[in-house]
Amino acid sequence: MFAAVDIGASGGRVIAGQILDGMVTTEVVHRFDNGPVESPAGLRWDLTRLYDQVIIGLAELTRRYPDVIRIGIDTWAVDYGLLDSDGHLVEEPHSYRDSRTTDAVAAVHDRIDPAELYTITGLQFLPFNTIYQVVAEQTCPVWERVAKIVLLPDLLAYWLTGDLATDVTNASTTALMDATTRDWSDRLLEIAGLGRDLLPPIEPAGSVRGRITEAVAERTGLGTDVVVTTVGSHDTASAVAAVPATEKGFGYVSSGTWSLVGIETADPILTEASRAANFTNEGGVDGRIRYLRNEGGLWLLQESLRHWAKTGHDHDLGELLEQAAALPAGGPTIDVGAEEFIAPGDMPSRIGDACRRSGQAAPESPAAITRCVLDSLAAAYARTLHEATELSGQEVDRLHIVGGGSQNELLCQLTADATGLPVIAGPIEATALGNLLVQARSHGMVSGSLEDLRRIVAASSSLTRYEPVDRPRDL
Ligand code: LFR
Repeated sequence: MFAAVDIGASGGRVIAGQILDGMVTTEVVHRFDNGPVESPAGLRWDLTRLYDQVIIGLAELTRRYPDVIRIGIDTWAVDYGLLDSDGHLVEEPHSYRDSRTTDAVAAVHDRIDPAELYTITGLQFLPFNTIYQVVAEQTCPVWERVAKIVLLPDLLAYWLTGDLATDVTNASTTALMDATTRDWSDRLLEIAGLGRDLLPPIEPAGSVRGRITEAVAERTGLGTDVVVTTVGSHDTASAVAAVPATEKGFGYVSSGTWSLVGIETADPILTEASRAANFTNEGGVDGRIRYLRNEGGLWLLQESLRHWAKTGHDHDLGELLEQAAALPAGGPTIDVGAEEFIAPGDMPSRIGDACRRSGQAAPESPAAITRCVLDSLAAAYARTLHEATELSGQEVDRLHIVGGGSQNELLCQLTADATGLPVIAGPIEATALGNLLVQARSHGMVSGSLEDLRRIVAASSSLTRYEPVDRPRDL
């Protein structure tokens, strides 16, 4: 039995996974909420609580299945914890939704032209990329005590095992890694004012990170021989590894809090056209490149629901989606990837403002706002996929949607209509499946290439196909 710890920005899960007769089966044994926590010291993650939830989940998993042999951990990217020289967490980690990096972005771009930065990292500009966050951090008094900068999945693995390392997929989101050599870039470390010793070594997915400690074994009931395996610890990398594509020529959307829309390539595309289009070259499992753009995601809807609930108007998502589906096509759309939607707060007003600014009527009712978000996501998926094919020269004849968004029927249908391509939806738990299969392969229980792993996912999942009904929009 394998354990996948999969924590996203809005919730975490501990999942049991098993490989039997060439199929992978999963069971969620523990779920917990997550979200940025507002504090006088900015938006933070309560990582100590998340770790406790991981322990509770692992204990429950061991109670149900005493034969756990490995654990893999993935979370969202970019964010990190700071350890002092005794290995203690200096403070709860900042959330990437904290808007503290404005000055740091300017400072980094003073030291290196963004065009040159792109030729090294291949990374989409996002104001929260780790490089900007660590430069912002250096103006804080705690910086003096910092001995290690540890990405979040590695911090959880460190608490479980005492071993410190990181993996290519998540390191590639920091803007401190060289996309070509797949190692920390000395030039960028210097620009960010970091010594190499501050960052753990980078290892490929599938490596053995270390054995769990005696203390963890005692708290969870796990055997002391259980090891943490390095997986695609960036959640999107694990999700892309589990896209159930059995043939070449596919695009994908990993759809959840964010939408990661793109294709897989063998090599990074570091051209100026690619930078201008703000495409990213994130490291994938097995040396693949996740050539994609980070577009806004269901966060816009989640945050709208939170705002309505806070102001005394609880809405049921299922009902809203039904009402939204009944609205006519051709309503207002917004740029879901715009920076103005990153921070928490009153999302419906921001959506309305964006519509008015672009000369469109603002959606008034919650159903109309829901429809506006979904139409906008579908349009962003179509636009981004189209640009990915143009910039890479790769053709795409179908689009896979994986993750939580794949169960949103309206979003899937609108995406098929907007792209003019068949959409294959599922699995919802792609991230956990990618995490589990990399562990299983490392353990020798399955073998082969990423394509072989994807075939296992395809054979094990029930997928839904959506055909385009309306004519595709002009791109
Ligand atoms: C998705 C994700 C995206 C990353 C964003 C912030 O969960 O990992 O890939 O851009 O969160 O880390």
